[in-house]
Amino acid sequence: MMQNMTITEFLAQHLQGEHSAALTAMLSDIAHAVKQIAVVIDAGAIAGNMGSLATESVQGVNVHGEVQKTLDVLTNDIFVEAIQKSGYVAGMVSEEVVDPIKSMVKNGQYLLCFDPLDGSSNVNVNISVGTIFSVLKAPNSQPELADFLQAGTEQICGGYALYGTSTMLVFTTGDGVNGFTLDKKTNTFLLTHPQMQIPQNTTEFAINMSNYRFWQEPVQRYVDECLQGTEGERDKDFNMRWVASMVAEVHRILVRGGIFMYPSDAKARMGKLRLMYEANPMSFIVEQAGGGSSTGLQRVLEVSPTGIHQRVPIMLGSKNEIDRIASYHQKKSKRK
Ligand code: AHM
Ligand code: MG
Repeated sequence: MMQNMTITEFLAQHLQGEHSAALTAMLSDIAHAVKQIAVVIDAGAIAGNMGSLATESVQGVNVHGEVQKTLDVLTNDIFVEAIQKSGYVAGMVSEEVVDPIKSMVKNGQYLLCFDPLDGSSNVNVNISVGTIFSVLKAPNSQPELADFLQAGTEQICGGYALYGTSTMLVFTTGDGVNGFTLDKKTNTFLLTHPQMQIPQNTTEFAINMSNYRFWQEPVQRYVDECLQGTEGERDKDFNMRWVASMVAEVHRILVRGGIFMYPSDAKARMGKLRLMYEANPMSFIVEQAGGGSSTGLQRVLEVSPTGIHQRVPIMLGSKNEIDRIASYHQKKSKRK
């Protein structure tokens, strides 16, 4: 029965084509890293490695008096070590490291871009965080920075781990989206969310409303109409959520629909989120689940990257709402 299939069984049965052996091995390594990260996140303040580089010093002292790294650094190190195990990864880009990370692997054929701990400002307040990853083909086994600059359409796998009320691993290899829950009794990921689909319509949106005055007119118009509810253009009431943890928001959208926006605004022209290891893998997943993902003016997956840490405006989720907000942007750009 599909529901109880382990991730190992799933990979053996479902992955086909030229990348299947490599993807099976890399996803097994990633699953292993996620289990280790879940353990350090679970340990929380007891281990003394809470906090993030943005708010804390790089090192702290745990309750046992041992010097500890912050969780951003610790999770980055766990990921980097784990994903080189099976010998396929030629190079890596991490949100935590300025330059591409060289791999110890000889003749690696793939590139990995990842954010080891997304939403890390939530760690100290015990709210869900995640890991996001994207797999690309390596043009050569000793990749240079330019080799990473591939559009999201070139991804062969995109995924995330959510460290929430349960730990989940969700990914796509271009054949739908499947979600696995970590069974802590057996330390095994089990298929609990096969072929996830995002409803086309929704009445739930997610955006950081405190930025309202900085948004461009199409985003203000869309949100204004949602807020007007039955008294406005849309003639229905909307609900709003903002976790400030992209992985948690995308997961909610995959489960019950909705849209998530981190648009361009007057403070941050390119938005906040990073193209290579946040926007691209999430857009791949959302499109594979029947949703849409747009900068407002183009499909996120078609943005040509110019830098490994570049930011991009993003709106993703239920298809009909994303089409609507994109149409508001297009009307404005035609008026210009
Ligand atoms: P991070 O990579 O530094 O954790 O930042 C990304 C996070 C996303 O998970 C989330 O959607 C967003 O930042 C929240 O931003 P804000 O605090 O501006 O609402
Ligand atoms: Mg991040």
